[in-house]
Amino acid sequence: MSKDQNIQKAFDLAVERYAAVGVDVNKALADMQKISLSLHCWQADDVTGFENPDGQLSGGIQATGNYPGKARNMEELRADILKAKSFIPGDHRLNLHEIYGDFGGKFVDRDKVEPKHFASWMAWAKENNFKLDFNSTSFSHPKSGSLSLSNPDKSIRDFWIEHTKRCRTISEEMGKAQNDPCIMNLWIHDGSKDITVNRLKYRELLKDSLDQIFAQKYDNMKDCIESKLFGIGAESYTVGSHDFYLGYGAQNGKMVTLDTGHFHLTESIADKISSLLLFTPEIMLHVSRPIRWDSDHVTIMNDDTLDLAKEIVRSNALDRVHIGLDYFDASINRIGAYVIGSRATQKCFLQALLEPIATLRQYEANDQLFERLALLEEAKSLPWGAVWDYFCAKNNVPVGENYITEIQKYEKEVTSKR
Ligand code: RNT
Ligand code: ZN
Repeated sequence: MSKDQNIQKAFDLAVERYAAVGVDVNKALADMQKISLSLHCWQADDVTGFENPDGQLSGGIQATGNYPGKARNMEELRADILKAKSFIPGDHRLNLHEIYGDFGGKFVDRDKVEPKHFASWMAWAKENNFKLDFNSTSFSHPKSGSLSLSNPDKSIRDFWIEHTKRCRTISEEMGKAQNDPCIMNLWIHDGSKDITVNRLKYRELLKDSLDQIFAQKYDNMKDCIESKLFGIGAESYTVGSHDFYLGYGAQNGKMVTLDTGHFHLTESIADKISSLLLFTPEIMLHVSRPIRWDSDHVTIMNDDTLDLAKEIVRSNALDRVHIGLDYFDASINRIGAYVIGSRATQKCFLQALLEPIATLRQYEANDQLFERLALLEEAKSLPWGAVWDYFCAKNNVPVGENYITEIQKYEKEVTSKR
């Protein structure tokens, strides 16, 4: 029997097994096909970008490791992203940062950036079946300091307000070009290393900056605002905390970005979904894997990611939640890192879609709590892997571990020569 026949056979058995617990596998697969991840462009080059390829990453974030072969320019970055994409089933989006503009070898300061600097990205995205998302970039710049949009120095604050406004214009153009809203994330690093005695003041300034930035309404882009617990060198105070952005988002109808590395390590991000859905329009995710801190390890299929996916599916909110990835591991093959994290996230959503939710909810409604827990446990070993393999085969991407040799080949032929 050929490998393909085995995949089909295992799938057919899985369909039967799932039917026994009331799950329609084909419906789950149809829903799965519609899920797009927003791939973060910055995994390919350790958040370097093209504004200043020799510059230092600042803003309290860090890509650790020095695995050889990182993308050194736009051409390499695009090639690597396409390579990664070829191992990820389905249609996806690409999430760009402002510092990845096509600046044509010239220095374009952040308060001067224009849609034309992203024209080649828009054309490339169209050609390669990507929709674009976008991010303003407050870090890795001489004016970054420890405060940007919340800086009491008017000239610095105005500089960053101008930057962020321009990024929204760029996002609007991207949205128009792709006939689908571009989601623009706003994350700033603003904070302080030590005890801060005027916490309210910087938050007032940030609120005012956001009000100015968002005053212009657009139809082809959507804003999201990302909080954080702390950054390296800014451990005592983060201006844009979760409470801050949750309040701002609820009051102003803005999406809140939940980065899974930006909370206390024992806090459940999954449990935030159902609350946010009631008070904010949509949700943006930055799926990551914090190890002891916001370390941005490669996402894996762990309980945290599974719980998150399940909560979204249980809330029937796949159309209101945008799934971005956000990690940067410089210690392993970077294309491999993309693929592992993307496929892991997809595996979590597939399992969520295959949950025998109707029976589980029936048990819960009847107060049959032993039964609920028993089925939750048994569901863990239902043959979702056979469905995943089938999904990969159907989407013409390598099944199972087969992508490892493909990435080794690309490393041998391409990235190791850089
Ligand atoms: C930083 C935030 C932010 C960045 C990217 C590069 O802690 O998670 O989303 O990772 O903007
Ligand atoms: Zn993030």
